[in-house]
Amino acid sequence: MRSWTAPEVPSLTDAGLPEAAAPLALHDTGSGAVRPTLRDAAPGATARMYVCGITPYDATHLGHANTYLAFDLVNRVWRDLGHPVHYVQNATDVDDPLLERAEQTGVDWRELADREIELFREDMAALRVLPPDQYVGAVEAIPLVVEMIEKLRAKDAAYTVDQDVYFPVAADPRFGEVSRLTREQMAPLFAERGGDPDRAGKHDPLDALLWLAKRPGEPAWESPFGEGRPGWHVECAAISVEYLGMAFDVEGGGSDLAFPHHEMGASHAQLATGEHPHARAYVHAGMVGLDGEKMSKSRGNLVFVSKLRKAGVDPMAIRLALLAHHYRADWEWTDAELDGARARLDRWRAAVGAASGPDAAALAAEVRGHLADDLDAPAALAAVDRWAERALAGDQDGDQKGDTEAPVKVQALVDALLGVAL
Ligand code: 5CA
Ligand code: ZN
Repeated sequence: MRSWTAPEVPSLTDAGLPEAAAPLALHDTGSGAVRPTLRDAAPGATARMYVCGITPYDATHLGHANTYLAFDLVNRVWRDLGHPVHYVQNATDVDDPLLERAEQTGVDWRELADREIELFREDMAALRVLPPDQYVGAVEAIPLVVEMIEKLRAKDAAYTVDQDVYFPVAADPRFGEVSRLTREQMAPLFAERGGDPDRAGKHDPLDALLWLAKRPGEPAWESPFGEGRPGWHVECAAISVEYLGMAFDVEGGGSDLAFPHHEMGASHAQLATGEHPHARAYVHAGMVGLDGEKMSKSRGNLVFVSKLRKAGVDPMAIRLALLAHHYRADWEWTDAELDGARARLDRWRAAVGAASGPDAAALAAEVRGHLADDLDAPAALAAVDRWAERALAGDQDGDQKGDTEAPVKVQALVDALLGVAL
């Protein structure tokens, strides 16, 4: 599918700032530790990232935006370190919740998906999120899914219940490595997040659906194992392995994807290819809530990026409001978040318009250091705040001792690393 328009990213060395030095470390759910992200950290080595995309209905709420911004920072930090980034994202453009919404609202499921994906693209472009190199829909990936299921079948890592194809978790001795959950912890999450633990005929309640045989009135595609449509986890496993290969650097998403989605995807990919690991790090963003609950389509407690934009909110203020929270934190959206972000944006804009400011290279080192340390965006924002305060104070004092080139350099820094155009 078409991706979205890429924002310009200024080169910081061209802007007169020193090269970045601190390699990016991120929290990996699979090891429970903050670890360096790239096996090959030499500048010029390509970084590879897969981030789970939206299921295209009720897009783009602030929870979605928060998750994509977290991985946008990963992308920007790697690029700043001189790594080309190969970035792949999917869109789950056929799945139960999408079909259910289409049915409820009397809209064709394809139309619903197209419309919501287009809205998502516009929102991502407005937020200056760097686009993926490949943006792949589940429907267009069906041949890849079929190929992966065929590989699993050849390895006895698939069985059928009626006409539906399942993945036996018992086939994977490493099952559980991604989320590090006990079976007791897995059971309720599996049921809550699209699983079918009570389906009669399954070998294990946790076994995951690979292929759902055609149901009356639902879309279906031909396959060697009958007409049907893909399960959810195998979609991301197949797309990521096709475009990035195995052992890519980061698989990302919100924390609600650690189990079962990323756990099952890793099992599918590892069994199908015979290689390990699927991803070198599984990185998860926190959940944004509203009124005491996770913001989610099924609960309907959503604040949309597009609605805020229509109401005249500057997308850069939305971006700053989200970046004010650490990406792994769970937090609640309130209107006060936006007020604070608007005030900060105004201060930063005034400061980069000042005649001079404190040393930009020192600020760059500080911002890069905070981001390299598991994306500490709140600390990076606070460092820019302090610089802005001093630049503005210098202006008021008529102090011309500051560096007159600093404001332009800081503008480039904030643009390249935080994605905020001042
Ligand atoms: N299509 C699948 C992934 S393959 C999916 O989970 N789609 S989604 O539309 O439900 O979510 C898209 C991304 O936004 C996922 O990474 C999910 O973890 C994240 N997300 C959903 N709700 C929130 C929330 N309230 N806060 C933060 N991130 C969220
Ligand atoms: Zn996914």
